[in-house]
Amino acid sequence: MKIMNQVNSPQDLKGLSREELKELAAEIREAIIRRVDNIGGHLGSNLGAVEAEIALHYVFDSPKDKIVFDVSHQCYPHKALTGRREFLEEGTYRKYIGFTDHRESPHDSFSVGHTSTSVSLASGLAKARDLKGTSENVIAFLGDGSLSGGEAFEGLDYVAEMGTNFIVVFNDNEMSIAEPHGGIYKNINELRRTNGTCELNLFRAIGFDYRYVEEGNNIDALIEAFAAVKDIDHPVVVHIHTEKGLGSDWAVKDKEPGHYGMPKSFKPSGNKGSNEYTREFLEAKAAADPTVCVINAATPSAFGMNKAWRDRMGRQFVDVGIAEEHAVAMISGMAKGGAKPVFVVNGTFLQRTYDQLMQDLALNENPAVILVFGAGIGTGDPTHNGTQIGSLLANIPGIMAFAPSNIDDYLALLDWAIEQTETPVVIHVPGAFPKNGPAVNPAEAIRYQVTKSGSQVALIGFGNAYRLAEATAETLRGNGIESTVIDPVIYSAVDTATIDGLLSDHKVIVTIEDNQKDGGFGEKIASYLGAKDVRVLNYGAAKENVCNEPRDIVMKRYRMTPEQIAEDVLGVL
Ligand SMILES: Cc1ncc(C[n+]2csc(CCOP(=O)(O)OP(=O)(O)O)c2C)c(N)n1
Repeated sequence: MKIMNQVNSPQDLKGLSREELKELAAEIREAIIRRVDNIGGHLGSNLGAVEAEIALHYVFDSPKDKIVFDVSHQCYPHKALTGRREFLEEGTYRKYIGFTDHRESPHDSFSVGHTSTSVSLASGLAKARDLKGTSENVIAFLGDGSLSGGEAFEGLDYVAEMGTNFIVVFNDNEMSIAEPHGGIYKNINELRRTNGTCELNLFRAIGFDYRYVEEGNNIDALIEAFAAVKDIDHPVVVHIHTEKGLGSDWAVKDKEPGHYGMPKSFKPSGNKGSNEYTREFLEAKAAADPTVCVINAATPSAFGMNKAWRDRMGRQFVDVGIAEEHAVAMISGMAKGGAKPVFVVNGTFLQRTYDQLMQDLALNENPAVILVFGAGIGTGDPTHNGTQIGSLLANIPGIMAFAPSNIDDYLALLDWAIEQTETPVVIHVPGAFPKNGPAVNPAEAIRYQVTKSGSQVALIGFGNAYRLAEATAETLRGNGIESTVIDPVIYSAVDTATIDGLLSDHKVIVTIEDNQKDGGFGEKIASYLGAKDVRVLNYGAAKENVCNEPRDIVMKRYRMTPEQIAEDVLGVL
């Protein structure tokens, strides 16, 4: 029987020999590769951390001792060792999510998926321990890439002053998703080069004790290092040098794409997508104007901005590390200084910059541009859904926020946004749908587009939900109603002229948005129409955290199918 199948909790590791632990590592590694081949997932990060997670669970006593994973995308071995090996078994892969989840297991203290949070979260556990007078170990498992996030530094800074048990396992695989960026990596490289002995030591400078393990994929070396710091009475960093992707030839060789492996069955559609349109546009724009500059926070490959593209962009592309807050403040400064910055970011990661958006950018009225990918109703991992970002962005005074429904309007708006000098602009990047109505006129930014004129019912579809508005119009046509269909394009403002124009011959105004309903676009329209003689129906996501549900079920729950919306409309007419 496989050793993996005999491990039902970390306690079962304690009786295994070193040879058995190594065999277990090989089994887990194989299972990770199989899982990723079957359904996709974080490949390189997990393969590199197998031995470290086995050694941690061998030495420490989870869940009494607390292990807090940063991002927690590297938690696959941890799941397999803490009673959830179905996560790595065909047929039950989807029983658990790909990140730690506080609802799933007492071994997962937190639900996380964003970077650089482990030290702060764990410091709270350590402080609670100290207040209660208990004696468990608290361990933060932090990757070298995630060290570039400001929250990691804030946490380290605080912990150094705590002066009690705190162990940072610094998992240095020399990679973020792409190569890591920032001045700190010069010292990290030097620490590696000198086997941890160089005098200049970032961690010691902050106030941590420090140990270095060159062979971070050697279980014996890791067990020795972790055992030496177990029950330590002050903060320590155990710097382990690991190989990202170990066990998969291609993930070792191509570390950046190896970060996240697609399932073997995955076939790219071959159609040109929004990423490609965006890249081509920005590259041409940068070639024509040396002040155009693309900023990204450590996720370039998410947008297909691969090494070759980045090299072609030269100094007109900046990867700031996992530092979204810094990026927003920086683009404000760049715009103020006369450059034309475009920050390309996933909506879920933009969330942490709310204060920089409000204060550093919007209050200062600097004409920087933010392209938000992945905004809209998400039904996947709750840490990565972009469902609320529209509500967050729509309500900051001074930011113009757009959600074009098609690629032509998107590129026209992007061009206008880069060239204008008045205001910060946010644009949700749409799917690569072609244009099927009149061209947007960016000069009239607060003007909804009436794409089809009708009467009785007006359907306003925001962003990617515009297509749902069109489909609902089709369904209503089957019931003898010719609806008006509107693509608002802008979602941070109400085009009162267009809305007022509907009142004479429309009884129902329907808003459909690819966003949470609460705080969203539809509520603005409903609020404006409160005193008017018209019915308003708002559709959007509920205020909830969805966790890996089939999209069609979620959309039905929100009554966001053409049939359901048409049924509701007919009900109130
Ligand atoms: C706030 C935030 N920004 C960006 C990301 C996307 N992201 C996921 S993992 C990762 C790199 C983490 O690098 P590292 O900590 O070195 O872990 P590794 O995968 O190399 O083990 C990034 C940028 C994220 N999860 N959260």
